[in-house]
Amino acid sequence: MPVWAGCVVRRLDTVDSTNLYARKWAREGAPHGAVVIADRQTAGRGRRGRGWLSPSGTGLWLSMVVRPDIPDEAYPLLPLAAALATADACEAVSHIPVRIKWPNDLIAGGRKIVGILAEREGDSAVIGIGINVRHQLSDFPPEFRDRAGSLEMASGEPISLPELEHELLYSLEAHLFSPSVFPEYAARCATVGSEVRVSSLKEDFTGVAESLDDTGALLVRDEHGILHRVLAGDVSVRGIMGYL
Ligand code: BT5
Repeated sequence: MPVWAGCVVRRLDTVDSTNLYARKWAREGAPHGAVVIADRQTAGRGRRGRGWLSPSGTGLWLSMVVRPDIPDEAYPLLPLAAALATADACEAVSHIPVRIKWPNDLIAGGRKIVGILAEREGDSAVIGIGINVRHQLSDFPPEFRDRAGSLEMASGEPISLPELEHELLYSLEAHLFSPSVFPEYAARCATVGSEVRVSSLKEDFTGVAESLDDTGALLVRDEHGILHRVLAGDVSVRGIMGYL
């Protein structure tokens, strides 16, 4: 068993958001590695105020409290490490290739199957991971059907939720603070080396994602040869989920 990842696990039938629950728990002193898992979220949260659909019996909706004894500038690496850990766990149970779309969407069969939301809470961080496992296409609202998927849709095989949870905890413990996160992440990241479109509050352009810098930012060269350091915003990748 992992030592700290999942040292305490709280299982809930229904919660608004496992991230909100874990943030409150962190304020109350949850230990490093404490995990909350819900069968269903009524207000699952995505990035920048977006939502995350989390119906009962279809996925793994989990948040972990980490109390990283690391400098502020290392914090942006946590979600990248979580993406790598989750990709490994998904591959271990499904035996299909799972790739990362920078910074932390996981793609299988050309569809987004995982979303990750890392948030700060005082001196802790909460890492929220949503893995679509059992959904079929008709389980998604029509507006998601061209891009959302699940592990079972991509693999065509039944996936065991307890096995996935077990693999995920192991993998989070192995990767979250590992010094080899960068090369492993870059090797799995479908964005690096691809043509991308960047849409952020500041700018909107296309270019080639050349690499990551050591803070995890994406370095994109536009068609005029100018290198942009992309920290946030939406980056779509040509050939993945249709480029857009
Ligand atoms: C994310 O946001 O991808 C981060 C999602 C994190 C969810 C986990 S579940 C456990 C923990 N507790 C929480 O409350 N949150 C975390 P973003 O990149 O903003 O993607 C959100 C967008 O993806 C939405 O606006 C929809 O378009 C789409 N979407 C919503 N639910 C989806 C789903 N189940 N599968 C695929 N796409 C979805």
